[in-house]
Amino acid sequence: MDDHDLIDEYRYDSARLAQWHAGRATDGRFTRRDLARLVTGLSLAAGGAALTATPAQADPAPGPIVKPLPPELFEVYGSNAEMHWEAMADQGYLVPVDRFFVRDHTVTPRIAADTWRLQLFGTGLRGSPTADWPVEFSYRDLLNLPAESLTAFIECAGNGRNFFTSQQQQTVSGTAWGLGAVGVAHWRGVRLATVLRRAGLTRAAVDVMPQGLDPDFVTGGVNLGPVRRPLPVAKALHDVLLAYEMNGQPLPPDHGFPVRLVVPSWIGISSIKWVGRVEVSTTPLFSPWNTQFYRLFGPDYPTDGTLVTRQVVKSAFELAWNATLPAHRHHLLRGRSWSGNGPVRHVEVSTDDGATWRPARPVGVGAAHGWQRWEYRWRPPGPGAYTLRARATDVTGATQPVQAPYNTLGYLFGAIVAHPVTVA
Ligand SMILES: Nc1nc2c(c(=O)[nH]1)N[C@H]1C(S)=C(S)[C@@H](COP(=O)(O)O)O[C@H]1N2
Ligand SMILES: [Mo]
Repeated sequence: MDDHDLIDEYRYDSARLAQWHAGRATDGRFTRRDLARLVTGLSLAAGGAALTATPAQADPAPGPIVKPLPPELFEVYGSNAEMHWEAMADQGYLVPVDRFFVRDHTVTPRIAADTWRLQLFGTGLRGSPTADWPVEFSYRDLLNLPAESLTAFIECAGNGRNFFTSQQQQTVSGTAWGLGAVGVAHWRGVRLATVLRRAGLTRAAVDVMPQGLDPDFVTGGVNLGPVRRPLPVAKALHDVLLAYEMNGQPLPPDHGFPVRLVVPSWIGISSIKWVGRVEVSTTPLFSPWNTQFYRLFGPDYPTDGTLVTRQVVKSAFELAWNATLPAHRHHLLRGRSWSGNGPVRHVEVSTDDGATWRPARPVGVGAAHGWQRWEYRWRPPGPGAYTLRARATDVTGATQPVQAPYNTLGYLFGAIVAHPVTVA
């Protein structure tokens, strides 16, 4: 396997899992014994989702999320808030911050930029700096480094999870997201590559593990430590951004202020918010977020599961669930489709329970790591109940199936969603 192969999360995982089994590595906190203990609490811990998460420190704020969560924009599940898709109906390409979904394992921490430091340490850096004596960058240091921008979606691996139950009658655990745990934003910051090189990255480094400064994640009686998840150096150098701006403004507290990772096309958990420390190692790194959560478990998967790879193809209408549309007139149905494999090539819509499909019209051009907007003119034949369906196909030819492959934690629901509307 050469380095480039590790950009692909699936191959990365296969290689690392073999090493994990061979007992070649731990992350120093989390051992196979912890893993065994965890299994009992697993259905709750599912996907790091709804979770009876106990913050390691008292929660001072009225809620875990800082920004307002008006019910017309969000559905709130504890420390997670899903965007209502009708909130995108009058919007442009990007999701404004006031309606961008939030997924916090515990709470949004309030961090002061002037005392914050990005600390890098580990055997993969020249001189092997330790966690106690790391290489440091201040917020100012980062702002003074060459900046780059990227338009990309961030999507929770469990987005659409609720449809496993409502459409496929399957039991899964985790936050019962509809389709609103996704958003496209314009991110600006420093390439992780730039910071790693300045910190003294060596050729022997293989993995990079960013950690959040939010409270430790405690579940099933086990403190799993700070939210963190490793990336191979190849991906870290390829296209990962340490972002300090979102849609032209400093990163808001809920989305990672002062600095978060943006890892294009990889699942949301890779894009660690409130980054404090980054370990750079010459040996593989592990965390519960790649050994236990964000894996596909179930009858069709190996006992140890399969790491959740890139996001699958999905589509959503910019309509309320059970929206009412006036009868006897034309409607311009609008929506968006996206894929972790790259750009969406075409989208079809069915208004007759999937019997016939006609192409939607693309609106504008999608960004490489963003979504494709589309519209579809529809004159309902008469008053009544209808289900709208959209089916997208991406640049690799991957399309949305009728049934999503079952997995116990409910990740990667990529099947066609039947969206109910009433024409009256
Ligand atoms: N430090 C930290 N980073 C994190 C998380 C977290 O709880 N703590 N949640 C992750 C998950 S599961 C997702 S889906 C995305 C959500 O990003 P957003 O809240 O900005 O939409 O952040 C990821 N980064
Ligand atoms: Mo997520």
